[in-house]
Amino acid sequence: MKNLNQLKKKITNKARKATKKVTKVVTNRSPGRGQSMSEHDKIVFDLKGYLIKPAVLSESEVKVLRDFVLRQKNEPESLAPHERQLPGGPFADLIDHPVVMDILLNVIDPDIEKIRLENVFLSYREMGESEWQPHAGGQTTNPNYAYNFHDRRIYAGMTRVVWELTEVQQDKGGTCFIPGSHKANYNIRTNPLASIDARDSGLWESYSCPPGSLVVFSEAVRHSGDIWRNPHNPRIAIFCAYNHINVRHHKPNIAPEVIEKLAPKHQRFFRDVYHPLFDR
Ligand SMILES: O=C(O)CCC(=O)C(=O)O
Repeated sequence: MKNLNQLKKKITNKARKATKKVTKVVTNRSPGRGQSMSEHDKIVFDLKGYLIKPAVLSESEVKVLRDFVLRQKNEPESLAPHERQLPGGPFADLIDHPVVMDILLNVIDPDIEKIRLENVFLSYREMGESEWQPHAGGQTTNPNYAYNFHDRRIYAGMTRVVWELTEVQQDKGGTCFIPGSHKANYNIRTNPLASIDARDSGLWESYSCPPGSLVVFSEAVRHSGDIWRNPHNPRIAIFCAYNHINVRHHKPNIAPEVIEKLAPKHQRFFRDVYHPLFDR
């Protein structure tokens, strides 16, 4: 009788575990998730290697974030240790912002469990600051810079998500791109040409956008920071590097106390580099 009860318990536990696993897979792949990246945006991202989403955040959301990152930059001691570094503080809620997730589920992997956030930093530039440093571009076997199109969808490696917290004016300092260069056949990454890379080659695209906008680009597209030339405001932007769970480009530098204080749904993005099946 005792053995029978033990056997029953074992079977019930196994069944519960199996249900949980199936539910998790179904939830991560359910049609509602990642479905709202429009056909337009998918085509533009694939064609150009980058996408601008204007005014995703409201003015008041931008103000809270801007004030906070400036405090992190200028008076870190006034903050608790877990808030002194990004993604600590109010930015944490943007880690899985629906607009960001809809894009990443369509360009990195359809399974949210397979998306990591490996690096977040503040870019602050006053007039005349920054350097013209084109990098990336061309097809590559390096999985970090992967850009694949397979089975009717994009599979990109490292994908930058930039939150612009001040206005960016066209050709006055936002990130610049050679659209389509993530698919270039000639290796402009390892064999760069000055006539292609020159800021005035006519091949570079810039953008304008209001505060609170998103710039999302594949690290595979040839791009560069630009000299800030907007006299009205500095560039205050938060750069995030999302990647596939199986690869990492950056050396980990986020303090453990920052990650420990995040909500579990955000901590998940900072797991080590391994396949999530080992967590089941
Ligand atoms: O500073 C910028 O606008 C570009 C940054 C950059 O080159 C990168 O994210 O790889």
